[in-house]
Amino acid sequence: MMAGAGVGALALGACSGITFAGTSPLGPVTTLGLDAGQVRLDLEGTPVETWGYNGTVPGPEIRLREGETLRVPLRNGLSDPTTVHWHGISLVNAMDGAPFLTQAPVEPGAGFDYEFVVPEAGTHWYHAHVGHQLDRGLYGALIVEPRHEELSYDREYTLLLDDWRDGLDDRSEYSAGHGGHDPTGSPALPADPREWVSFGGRFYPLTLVNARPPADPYTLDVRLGERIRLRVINAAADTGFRFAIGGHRLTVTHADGMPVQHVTVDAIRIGMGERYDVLIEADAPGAWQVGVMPEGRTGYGRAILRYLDAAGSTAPPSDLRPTELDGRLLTYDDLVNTGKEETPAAGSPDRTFALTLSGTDILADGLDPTEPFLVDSGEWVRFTLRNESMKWHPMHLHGHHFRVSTPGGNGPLKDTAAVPARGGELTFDWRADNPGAWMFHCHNHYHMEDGMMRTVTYRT
Ligand SMILES: [Cu+2]
Repeated sequence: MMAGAGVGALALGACSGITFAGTSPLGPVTTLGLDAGQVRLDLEGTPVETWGYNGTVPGPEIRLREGETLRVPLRNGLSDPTTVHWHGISLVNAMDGAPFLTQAPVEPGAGFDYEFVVPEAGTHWYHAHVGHQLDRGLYGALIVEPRHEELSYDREYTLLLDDWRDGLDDRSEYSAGHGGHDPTGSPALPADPREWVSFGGRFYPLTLVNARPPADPYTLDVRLGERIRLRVINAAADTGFRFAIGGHRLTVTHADGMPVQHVTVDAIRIGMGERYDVLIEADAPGAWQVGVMPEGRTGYGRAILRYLDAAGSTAPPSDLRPTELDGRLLTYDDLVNTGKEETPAAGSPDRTFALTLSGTDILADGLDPTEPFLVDSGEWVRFTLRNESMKWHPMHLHGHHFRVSTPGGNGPLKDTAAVPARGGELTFDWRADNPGAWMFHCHNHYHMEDGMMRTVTYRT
């Protein structure tokens, strides 16, 4: 079992007991204190020391309604400076938690009060943004409810997927910037090189779902006939996952918290920092494997989907891989935005940045490697990305949502999108409507720490 309260206790929509509501001139305020500090987890009988929030991994699930204000007094009980980033929230720049860009890191023993309006509904998350802190347990879900829920469902669960090594290998790797190699070798590569979702040579001994290892799985209880909403978040530092459920299909309703035309698939691939909301129909009583397969590396994680109507069912063995993992896989081209229009469907952007991902550099045509990407308020901006490196890179833009270009047009609004390796390309457009200085970086934390980061700066 993990230490303290988990996401499960919060999965039915109740907030943590330490959240309380108030009001301000801006409207309702939700306050939740976050204490970053040492946490002890029990992983398959192995106790490990890690860093987390409020004594739990994941940290407490934060829930509030769109348009409300979130107030988070952070206290740093770690031995290193830290900040908190609110991933997916188009918030005021000063609260973005970008170290040295929007704030000085919070020193050990000190605090910082985050307070901002949460403008849009969606499945988002929060995490530490200094060094390799996210590769420990410093993360949690941030769920923003819409004013009017358009989906109908009976229950929901939040699933945070993570690659885990903290306490299980030589921690000196965090500072050395290089890791041990996978002693079990690499899995077979797909025929199409652009499908090679490859990472560093690091070995992650465990894949966790809500901080639970395969031998002690997180369980999603359902009843026959119910419709279940899952909010799936990839909180890993270095691993993309493929996600599927035995005996069930996934109807994708949101990508990175933003609504899309519903599309039903067998499996989703989810890069670091990405989120998908899916609906499943509980129409097959039993106990089913929720499979979490690391892409391009060994290992396996799982949860259990358990029908309360079929209490006698035996849980599948921990290494069982649902055939759905090899079924119809969601791609960005399947996704059609049904939410707000950030940028026009036709015409030309005001400004384009042609970017090349090379090694762990983000090279921009016509700019020096350290120059910020300058934009003016109100502009329609386009990023074209070409990945000439051997690695897959989920790229994240802070403070904005961008529209991914797809052949069908009207692609999904996202804040994190993976560019395929070895010649893969991706184009996205966004509206410069949130002034400040914003990070644009790879969400592989090792790549980011190696400098795979640029800054978008508003000229005024
Ligand atoms: Cu990367």
